[in-house]
Amino acid sequence: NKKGFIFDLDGVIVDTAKYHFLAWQNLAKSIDIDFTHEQNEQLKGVSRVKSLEKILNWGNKTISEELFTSLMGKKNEEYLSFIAKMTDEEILPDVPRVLDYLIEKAQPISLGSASKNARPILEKVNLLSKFDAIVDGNDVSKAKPDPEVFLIAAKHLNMKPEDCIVFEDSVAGVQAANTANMISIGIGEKDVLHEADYIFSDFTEIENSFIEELINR
Ligand code: G16
Ligand code: MG
Repeated sequence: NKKGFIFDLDGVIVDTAKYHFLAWQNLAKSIDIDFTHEQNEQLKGVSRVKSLEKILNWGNKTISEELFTSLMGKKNEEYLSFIAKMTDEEILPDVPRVLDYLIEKAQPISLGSASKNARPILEKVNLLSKFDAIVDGNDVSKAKPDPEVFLIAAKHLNMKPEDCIVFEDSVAGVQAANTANMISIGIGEKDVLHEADYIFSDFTEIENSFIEELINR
């Protein structure tokens, strides 16, 4: 028995949201916009361009295309400087245990992330070699909740969408998995991710016996 296991990156494998937050906050400050934690929540799973559009919207600002491009570059530069200092200690609890169990059971594994920095992040935390496929922000034209990223991942794994299982921390990502006809597993809060087929607060709650059930479904 084989299923395709697809993992979101930020909020599922590592918590890079805190670095996105710092970088967006500094950027917002530089153009006199206040940026809150609550707003940052709404940027989870959202692409870089869409995120800056939202921030400008919240701050009631319109800027030139040139400034938009240069601000995006600055944000990413600062974000990358945080990423450069990451270590495998930043992997979220029990993620390696679940990945290793899937590898032991010969299950195909893919990343399905909106981030254009997915590869360097996985490399920094020493997890790149665990994945059979990496599908990220460089491979897609339509952002979550569009199912594109997960459908491409299924294709790379040679699996039918209905035989794939997606781990996601964002509402948009859960919706993308559902639209793709995949099993969605929400990682986070029950009231936020209620559209998911299963919800866990983190991987410590996901036992190997549950993974085994998913494989044999
Ligand atoms: C991540 C984050 C988003 C971020 C996006 C793009 O997606 O959740 O907040 O805006 O990637 O990141 P980058 O600026 O590195 O291209 P995911 O899908 O891994 O949760
Ligand atoms: Mg995420």
